[in-house]
Formats: sequence, structure tokens, C-alpha cells
Amino acid sequence: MFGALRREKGKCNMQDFILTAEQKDLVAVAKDFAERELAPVVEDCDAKGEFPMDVYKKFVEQGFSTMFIPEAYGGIGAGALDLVLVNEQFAKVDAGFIVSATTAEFGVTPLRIAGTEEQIKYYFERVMDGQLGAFCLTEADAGSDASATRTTAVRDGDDYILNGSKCFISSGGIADMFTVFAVTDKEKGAHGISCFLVEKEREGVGVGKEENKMGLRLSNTTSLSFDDVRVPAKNLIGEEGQGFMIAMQSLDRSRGVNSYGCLGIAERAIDEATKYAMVRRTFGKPIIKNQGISFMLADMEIQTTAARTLLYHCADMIDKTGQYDTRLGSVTKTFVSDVAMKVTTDAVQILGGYGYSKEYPVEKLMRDAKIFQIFEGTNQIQRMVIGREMQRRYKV
Ligand code: COS
Repeated sequence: MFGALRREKGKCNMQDFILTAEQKDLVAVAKDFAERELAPVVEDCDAKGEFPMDVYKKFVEQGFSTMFIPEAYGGIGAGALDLVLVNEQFAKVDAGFIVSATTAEFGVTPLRIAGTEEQIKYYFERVMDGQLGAFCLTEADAGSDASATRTTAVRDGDDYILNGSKCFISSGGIADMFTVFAVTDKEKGAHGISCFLVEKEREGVGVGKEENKMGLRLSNTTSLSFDDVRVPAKNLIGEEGQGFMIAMQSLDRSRGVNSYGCLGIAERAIDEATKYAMVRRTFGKPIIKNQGISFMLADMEIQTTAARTLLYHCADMIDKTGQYDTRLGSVTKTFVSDVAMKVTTDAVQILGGYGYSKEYPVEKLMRDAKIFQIFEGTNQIQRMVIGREMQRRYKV
């Protein structure tokens, strides 16, 4: 009866309107690769707690690992939004894989903030060869309180000698280069921390056991030890004492855009829960016909749409201004990860007993979502950061 006014199916997706043709192509390529190469190994790797190195090698061959490297250094020079879009597709299949596969980008951030041209080139060359990097800040007694770092670096002629250990390092066991934060002057507190580029092959670098994690089990997470590791002074990133500021600025850059992981998880949870609710029948009708279920799904959609919009906005701001806003990064990280936890918990509820069973994928999504409220600064720390930024803004 409505004829031409009838809505076309699938034409209400905002991605149809705001993405460029190139970005839509990127999304399609990433989606195809993730579903073809990654999806078949996820269940097994999740059970074993293993990073699929064979898939990573293909990921490198396809050029995904060098997307973030500027063209001037031989990479693809993708923007922040391009990277979010691609990584989101991987996260829908498995967030743990893409978190570990992209640690080189997080690892190089201190160099991009304060490194020399020579250091950056050296790091990028190794990434172009398929190597991974890792960002090493957290210690057993320095998690939320990052300035309580105990790892030390003592100057010895033209070198520094590093001693100490780091924990919960993403890609710790598979990375070849580490950006490590260590105390060079313990009297100066946060201003006595410095940052170093440490190659895995240096004598005294040790990789600890892999964490047996609740979720994100395809990501590799280990501790690292530094036992009299001699590093040339040219590996100091920035100046002595700048390390804490470099760490904070690195987190300002990563926290927002790295929310692609939990966004992909939330989107997948909606897919799974909606498909299930359409076919699962109780009392003679599909459960989605019950308002109790359809309202839950609607709330999941509302929250995830808002999360996606916020994340794309955060990435777009970086592309348009070249600036990384501390407040916006923390706001995005907190909102998207809280949404992912809520949405995956509700997806389990909609699937009921099946949701709690490993036979269906939603229990894994719920396990995977949790860490996003914890790493890169807990969501309590994010609220502290946001509160401080608000005080700065409203200072009279
Ligand atoms: N950019 C630039 N400088 C910053 C900064 C930022 N985002 N945040 C802090 N600084 C500077 C401050 O300006 C201050 O310098 P001055 O002494 O010259 O004023 C210095 O760094 C110390 O800052 P502050 O006093 O705020 O440090 P705190 O010890 O109170 O710690 C928090 C601040 C809690 C925000 C910090 O420890 C943090 O982010 N913790 C979480 C760490 C984390 O995310 N870990 C995850 C590891 S990676 S997966």
C-alpha cells in the first residue's frame, strides 16, 4: 500500500552515510579476512588461551599490521577512524586477537611523543618486518598508581642498566620491542621516571609465564623481567624524568580509540542475542515478541549506537585536529566499556541457560568485555581523570 515510501531493508545504518567509499572498502576487507581466517580458530584458541600466530602472520602479509605507520616510513598511513573501523571488524570476531595484534601501535606511542627520528625509523622498520612491540608500564605494585614504578635504570657510561619487572603486559611473550618505564631518580617521584626502548634480544630480558585469564584469551599477556639489562643511552626516549608524562600522554592517545575492542564485542552480542530471540519460541511465539525481551534488545541497541557514535567522534576529532584530548579519551573508554559489559550481560540473560553455556558465544563475549573496564586504567581511574579535567576547565 505504501509503495515507493516503503523503507528499504538495511538502509538505516549510519555507516552508509558517514563513511567514505575507501573506508567502506576497508571495512569489507577486514570483515572478510576476520571471518575467513580468524573465526575458525577462535574457539580452540580461547580454550587453550593461545594467540594464533599463524593468523597473525597472514594479518601481517595482508598489510594490516603496518596500517598505522605513516606513508613516509613505508606504511599505509591510515587515520584514527580508519584504524577503529578495521579493528572493530576484528573485534566482532575476537577482541583478544586484535588487542595483541595491534600492540605495536601502542608500544610506539612514547616514541611518537618524544622519540628521535632515528628511534622512530628503527622501530617502524622492525614492525615492517612483522615484529610486534609492547608498552610496559604496569608493575605488581604500580597499577593504578603508575608513579609508584620500581623498575630502575642506572646510568653507566654510555649505557643504562635496567632492573625490575613488569606485569600484565599485552603481547609480552610475542613482542620484540618494549617501551619500558623505569626510575632514574627516586627522589623526584613522578618526575624521576624515564622511558626506554628495550629490544627483547638484549641479555637479561626475561619473559614470565603467560597469564591464565578469564577472558580475552587470544591476547598474549605475560610478565617481563629485566635483570641487569644494558641498554645504550641512545635508547632513552625523550629526556630523563619525562617518562611519567610520556606514559600519561600515551594513555591519552590510546584510551579512547582503543575502545574498538569493546565496541566490536557489544555489536556481536546484539547480533547473537537478536538472532536467538527471533527463533527461540516460548508460549507459542518467538521470545522477541515479548516486550520484556524486545525492550532489553532496544536498550542494548540504544547504548551501543551511542557508544559507536562517541568512539567515531573521538577518532574523527584526532583525524581533524591532530590533538588527543585527555577528557574525551577517558570519557570514550569508560562509556564504551561500561556499555559492552552491560550489553554482554544482557545478551547472556536473553539466551538464558544457553547463554551460560559454552555452546553459544555470548558467555565468551561477557568474559571478554570485562577487561575493558580494567586495563589502560580502570574505569574508576578514568572517572578520576575526567573529574580532574573538569576542575581544570572550570577553574576560576
Ligand atoms: N598529560 C601530561 N602530563 C600529565 C598528564 C597528562 N595526561 N597527567 C598527569 N600529568 C603530569 C601532571 O601535570 C603532573 O605534573 P606536575 O607535577 O609538573 O604538575 C605529573 O604528571 C604527575 O601527575 P599527577 O599528580 O596527576 O599524578 P598521580 O600520581 O596523581 O596519577 C593518574 C595520576 C592516577 C591519572 C595516573 O597515575 C594514571 O593514569 N594511572 C593509571 C595508569 C594506567 O592507566 N595504567 C594502565 C597501564 S597500561 S595498560
